[in-house]
Amino acid sequence: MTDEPLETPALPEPEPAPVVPLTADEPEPEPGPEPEPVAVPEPPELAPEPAADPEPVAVAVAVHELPEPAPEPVAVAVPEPPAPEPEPEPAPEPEPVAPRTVGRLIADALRAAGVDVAFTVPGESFLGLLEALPQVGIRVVTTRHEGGAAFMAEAHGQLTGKPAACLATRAVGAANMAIGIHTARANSTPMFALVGQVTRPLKGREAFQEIDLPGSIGRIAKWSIELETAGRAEANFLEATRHALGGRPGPVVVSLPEDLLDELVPGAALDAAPFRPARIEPDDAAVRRVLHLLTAARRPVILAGAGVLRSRGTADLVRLVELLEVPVIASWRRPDVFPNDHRLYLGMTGYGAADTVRARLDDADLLLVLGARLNEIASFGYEVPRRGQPWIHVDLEPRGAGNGLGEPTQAVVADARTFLRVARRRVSMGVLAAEPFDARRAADEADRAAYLAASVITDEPWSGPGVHPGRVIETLNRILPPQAVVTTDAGNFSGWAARGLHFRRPGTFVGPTSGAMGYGLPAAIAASLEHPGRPVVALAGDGGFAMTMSELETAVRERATVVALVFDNHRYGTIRAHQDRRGTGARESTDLGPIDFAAVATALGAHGVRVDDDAAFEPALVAALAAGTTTVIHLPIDRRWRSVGVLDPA
Ligand SMILES: Cc1ncc(C[n+]2csc(CCOP(=O)(O)OP(=O)(O)O)c2C)c(N)n1
Ligand SMILES: [Mg+2]
Repeated sequence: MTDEPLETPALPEPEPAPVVPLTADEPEPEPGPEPEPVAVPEPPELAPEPAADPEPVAVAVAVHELPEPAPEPVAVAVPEPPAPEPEPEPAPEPEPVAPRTVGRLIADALRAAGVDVAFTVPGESFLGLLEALPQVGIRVVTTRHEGGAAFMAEAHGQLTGKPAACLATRAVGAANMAIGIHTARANSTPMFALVGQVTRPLKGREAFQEIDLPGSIGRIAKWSIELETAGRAEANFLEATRHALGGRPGPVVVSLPEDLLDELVPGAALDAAPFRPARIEPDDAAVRRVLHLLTAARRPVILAGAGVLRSRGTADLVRLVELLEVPVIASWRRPDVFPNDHRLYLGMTGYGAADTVRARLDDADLLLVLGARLNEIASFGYEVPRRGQPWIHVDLEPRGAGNGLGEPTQAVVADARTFLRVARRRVSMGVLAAEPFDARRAADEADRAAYLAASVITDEPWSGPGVHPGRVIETLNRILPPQAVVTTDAGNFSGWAARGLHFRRPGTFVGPTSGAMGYGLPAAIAASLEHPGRPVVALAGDGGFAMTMSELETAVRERATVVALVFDNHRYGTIRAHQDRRGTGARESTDLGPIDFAAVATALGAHGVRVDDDAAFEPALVAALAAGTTTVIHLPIDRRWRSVGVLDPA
């Protein structure tokens, strides 16, 4: 996916932002059709607020509430010396603390960090941890490949905002997990990747499956460590937790020498209070300046990303933009960040984006990037913000002028939802002039109409061969309830959903901004395990699906109910499209043979069905959703589809 071309339209000249003060002296605005700020009820369709602190005001600034590292171990295993005879009434001894193994200590620490599920291919190198996980109430899901395990852990974290763990053995398991670790890094998803390591006495001797884990696989992660002693294990693991959950979240790799896991750690159990990083509250003056710029601008737009989803800030974003009359564009693979049926929603950036998306971003005289990283794909090749465009970055770790981006007009370090709440409170204190908002509202309506027209994906009459991918997406829009979760793999097929699939609630889409093939099915399994009552649909191409389809057995065993749609063109279509664009005539390596995906599904214990034409898709989908089991719907598609709505003339 990352090698998809990026079109580069000419950039309009930047306009200076007009300055209109946001003060209490302004005249009362005309009562608009939108509801009053404070009285707006919580949109019922939005996901529940996270368990984390509900009110932003009382939150400490950038301080992680971590317990102090444990003191050095006390030798509890040593028998007490006999009490001296003459002492009449010795003071009662405190209850002896049962010594824990390091494996158990880590299980306790994972639990305290909010982990309730772990995904693994087991190895002999970490049995001391594996057996402790169920003892602390962590569900263990065994997968068919460590890549599947890591993708599942990542998807769980992306969906819930809470970390999951994936566990693998030494060099071989870690290598297989690498794709999921990278995906968690790209997605800013908190995750624990725990890897069993050779025993300490064998270290450095080129032992069986030995590699320098922190120095290799650990470097893909946000942070990494190898535990060395029982006495430091607790402090080291808390440090890992701090890195996984604090600041911009991400994956941590913790290397666990096999013999260490069975060693006893004296001392009291960890404080059972769950670890939660404090929400980072923005500086009030900075919020006021952002609001000032937003209200003063003529054509402002907000680009919202995963930071809003992770902080459960969608409801606050909806309210703020309704008050300020500012439209929202979703960052690539975050289409659920804002209700797509809202009049202020103007689409998603990245592959498959309607033309109006980039045009509207370019046309903005102020861009507020909220909880989004502005990665290469999301930013159309680092061309949004365009050169000279005034922009604001509100993020846990705002970007500076690196990566070829221009310096932001304003950078605000903040948790997205906390920022939104402070901003909303500020706005409800101020009074906004009416005229600019009326003008903006008219422009927003026109922009919305243009976006809707540009995101139609079912234009062509179609009688085959195969199903029309746009009609499939349109059927999903019609049939899926708002709480359904959709996951995606990487490939050209995904452009159809990017252009035309609608999301109404946050927490209903999971996708890899790493562009990793093989992600869709494992992510859907994790989503289904987390939300057993909800429909979960995985979208994949034949290439990506085949990479991890053995996890269908995992789905069946764990009673996940996933409906996997496999768009089959017998090729690595994305790469073939790149070859065609190069024009050299070379077509190396992009043709694939047929796979009977329905038969594969059946062989792995799931249901399988093949759908060859549009009319048969809806009944097959409805039956699959009702089946209460995992179903693969094999969808042959015309190989001539080059991208959304574009058929190769050849
Ligand atoms: C793990 C991985 N390997 C390779 C790639 C490069 N790549 C991007 S899309 C693609 C082809 C995807 O084929 P398929 O899943 O059949 O979807 P299609 O493009 O045909 O719709 C490849 C090989 C990648 N993104 N991820
Ligand atoms: Mg394909």
